[in-house]
This record gives sequence, structure tokens and C-alpha cells, in this order.
Amino acid sequence: MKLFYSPGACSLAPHIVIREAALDVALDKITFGKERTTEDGRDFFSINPQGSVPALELDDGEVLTENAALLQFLAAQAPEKGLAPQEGMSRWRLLETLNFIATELHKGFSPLFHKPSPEARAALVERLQNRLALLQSKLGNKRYLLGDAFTIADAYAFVVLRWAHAFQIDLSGLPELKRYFQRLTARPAVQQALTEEGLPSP
Ligand SMILES: N[C@@H](CCC(=O)N[C@@H](CS)C(=O)NCC(=O)O)C(=O)O
Repeated sequence: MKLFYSPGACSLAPHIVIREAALDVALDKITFGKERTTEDGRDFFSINPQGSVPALELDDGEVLTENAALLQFLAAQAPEKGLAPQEGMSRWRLLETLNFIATELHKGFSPLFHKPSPEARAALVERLQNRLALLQSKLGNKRYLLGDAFTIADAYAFVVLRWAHAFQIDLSGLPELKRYFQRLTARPAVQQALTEEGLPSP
């Protein structure tokens, strides 16, 4: 299998899961520009017509996209690691949380990457602070979003919290979320993925 990624993009979440689960998956960095090329010399649009990362190429040539689906696929390759709970209400809470991160946080951050006007930025940040406060409510007094154990939802949450840090979004009113971010950052798999993508530890 091969994961197509871009450093620090949302593809960092499956990269972390690959390291958490010790999966045998190769990495291929996409060069973003007018044309998008893979390290192995292919036109990335021929792999994912949407041109976005993450994309996972399976050994039979099938390509899986959409982070929420791809994260679950990776977790299913190592069920013994418990990265995607399948029992009882936890299963549905996992899906709820993945969708919340994808649609309310990930896509809430996306416009910040395109240099919005100061007014547009202020409105985006206000909305994101509300959604980050909701993420803290979901976390409650648990160690990870679903409970005591790290799951794929935490890998995805790490990516958006790293963006919050990079865009200097004030989290001073969200101390539990800040501690949670530090807890995630300290995980060896997170550190390994950051290093492999050439990123500093936040
Ligand atoms: N719907 C996709 C969106 C993925 C996405 O937004 N990827 C971003 C990086 S975080 C990207 O590749 N953007 C470049 C582009 O779409 O042109 C998913 O959830 O996986």
C-alpha cells in the first residue's frame, strides 16, 4: 500500500495511524502546483482526480480517498490495536466524531490556507473557536476523544489542533483541549510522523 500525502496536510492523520498500527505502507509526497506529481513520477490527478490528499493506493491498484473512510480502512488492517472501536455506542460516537472533525473543523480551517481578508479571517476564527470549544466538550474529562484509548479520531483531531497552533488561534480559554493537544504531541507515533514529514514538533 502507498499513502499519498503533503507535509502537514490532513494526510498527516492517516500517516499517524500507519505508525500507531505499525502498518507496512509506503509514503509518497505530492508536489502541489499547477501540476501535481508523485514522487514515483506519476500525474497525481490520474490517481485521485480530485487532486487532494490523502489518497491510499492498495496493492491491487484500487485507490481509496476521503480521510474519514481511509482512516477506518487503515484501522481495520490492525483490529487488535483497537484504533476504531466497533462495539456498542462507541462505534457510533467514533463516526460522529470523525464527521464532526471533517466537516466542522477540517473544512472550517481550509479557507485560512488561502489568505482571507482580515474581516473574513476574524469571522472564520470566531466560528472555529466555537467548534474547538465543542471539541473540548466532547473530550470532557476523558484522556482521548472516545475514552482511555487513542483512536483514529484523535489522529485526525491532532491535525486540526496543529493547524490551530500554526494559525495562532487563541486556545487560552480551552485548557483541557491544550492539555489534550500536548498529550497527542507526546505520542511516539505522532513524533515519528512529524519527523518523517519534515515538520517541527509544535
Ligand atoms: N474530502 C477530502 C478533502 C481532503 C482535503 O481537503 N485535502 C487537502 C489537504 S488538507 C488538499 O489536498 N487540498 C488541495 C486541493 O484540494 O486542491 C477528505 O476529507 O479527505
